[in-house]
Amino acid sequence: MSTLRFPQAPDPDDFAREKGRLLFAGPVDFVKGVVAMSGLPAPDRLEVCFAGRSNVGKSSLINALTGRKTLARASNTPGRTQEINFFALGTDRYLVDLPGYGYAEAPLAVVAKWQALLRAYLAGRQTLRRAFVLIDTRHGVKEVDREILKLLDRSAVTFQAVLTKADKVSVATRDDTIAQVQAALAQHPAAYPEIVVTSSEKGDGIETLRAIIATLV
Ligand SMILES: Nc1nc2c(ncn2[C@@H]2O[C@H](COP(=O)(O)OP(=O)(O)OP(=O)(O)O)[C@@H](O)[C@H]2O)c(=O)[nH]1
Ligand SMILES: [Mg+2]
Repeated sequence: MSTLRFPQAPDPDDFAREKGRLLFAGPVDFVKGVVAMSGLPAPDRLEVCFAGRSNVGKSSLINALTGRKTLARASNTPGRTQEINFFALGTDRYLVDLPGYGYAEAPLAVVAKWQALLRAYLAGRQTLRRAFVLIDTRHGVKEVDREILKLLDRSAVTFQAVLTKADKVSVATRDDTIAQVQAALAQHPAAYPEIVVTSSEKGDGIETLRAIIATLV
């Protein structure tokens, strides 16, 4: 049964929770915004990225994780994050905020440029340890998400599904979306076998995600 293969990530144990808390309570600094592969910082540390459709809540999630309201620029205007933004978390990790995909109203040339950069980054970054693929709990996995999941399969980057904006839906809708996401993930060999349900607004799943990032090696 596919529903058994992608359970929600368990609450972290005390060790992992504390490790996550300490890491994210420490320094977080914006490093740079990158618009071409040539601008990437040296691949000298472990890195995780946040990918997802425009407006899914990538920047908000980074702000919630780091407890800094305006570190990553969150916005009501879809397509706000137009660069690959690097944040240094302590001295041995990068958090990477990616431009959203599937934003139909941006000029075509701009969309093509973002997509090329996103693809090059996801496929070619040696130090990328995990890609968190964010899925809006209201909408589930969409066609554009499937394209990214296929790309990640081909790139051999482990990805983990993170549901966002859980505070915006009923428990019944949330459970329906979880089931839809589980079924979609079952078709992807690169999927990490646990999903995380989050709300940047209310804090759900944030400690769990901190612990996951802090305990990656
Ligand atoms: N209620 C609620 N709103 C959220 C949550 N996360 C994000 N939002 C809102 O959703 C909108 C988009 O959030 P962003 O974090 O800017 O989304 P993004 O994925 O970074 O968007 P792009 O950079 O345009 O791709 C903002 O208005 C946020 O306040 C959440 O957990 N709960
Ligand atoms: Mg953003």
